[in-house]
Amino acid sequence: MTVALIDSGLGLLPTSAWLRRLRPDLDLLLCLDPEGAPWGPKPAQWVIDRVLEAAERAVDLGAEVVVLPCNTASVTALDHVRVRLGADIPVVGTVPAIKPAAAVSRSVAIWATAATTASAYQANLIEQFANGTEVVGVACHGLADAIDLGDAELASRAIADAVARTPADCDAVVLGCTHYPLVADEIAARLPSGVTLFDSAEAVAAQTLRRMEGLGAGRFGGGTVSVLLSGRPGQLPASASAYEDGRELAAPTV
Ligand code: DGN
Repeated sequence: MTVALIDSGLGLLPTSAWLRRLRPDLDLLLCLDPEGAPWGPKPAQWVIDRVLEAAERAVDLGAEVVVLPCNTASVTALDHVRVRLGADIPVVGTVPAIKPAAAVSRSVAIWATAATTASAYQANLIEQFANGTEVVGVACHGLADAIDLGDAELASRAIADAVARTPADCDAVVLGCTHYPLVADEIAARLPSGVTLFDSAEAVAAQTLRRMEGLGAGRFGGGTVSVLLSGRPGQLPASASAYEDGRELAAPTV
């Protein structure tokens, strides 16, 4: 059974790592878009078309379950993908982990792309789950891109900028872009001690397995990892070479 994960770039790694840990026998198809990344600053219709194209290609290649381990894609395109693929293909989305963060914190900052920060979807989640907790959105300009490019200096500047715009009394930061757990150590080091980081990767992996219950039981067992890239091979970010020997998939990165 093949599960496709679709993201602009390396943000799919934390979720794919959790899927590997929970079900090592799953076949994973990692769909990255080095040609189109980053998605965060792109117009909504562009993101919808791009994600639909990747989802259809993944199904053509044999995917029976599609995961969007990307907040930008999920808040923009999830419903469109579900309609396009029909009821036979489960489609699992990602949302910022506002609910668990707000349940245990006094003041929460959601770090995400500009698209997710401005989305009605995020505003609704805050309204639904804030429950008296102060919750603010912090758009992190360029951070996902810096991670894809493996540009540590650019990432460091983007993190410093986000820290400066995070309220001082905040005791929780939700990593509302799936790229950010890949630099969680640096983010944690820049924030005051006592700030807890939350992300959705484990929950999305667990939800994917729940959606697969009853689907093709007995057809697990491959444990393969394939990568589908847009554009030309030369456009693959340098840091993505870690895919080649599966090192990034060996264990959850968060
Ligand atoms: N990983 C994506 C997210 O969770 O929003 C960001 C995509 C991008 O290209 N910026």
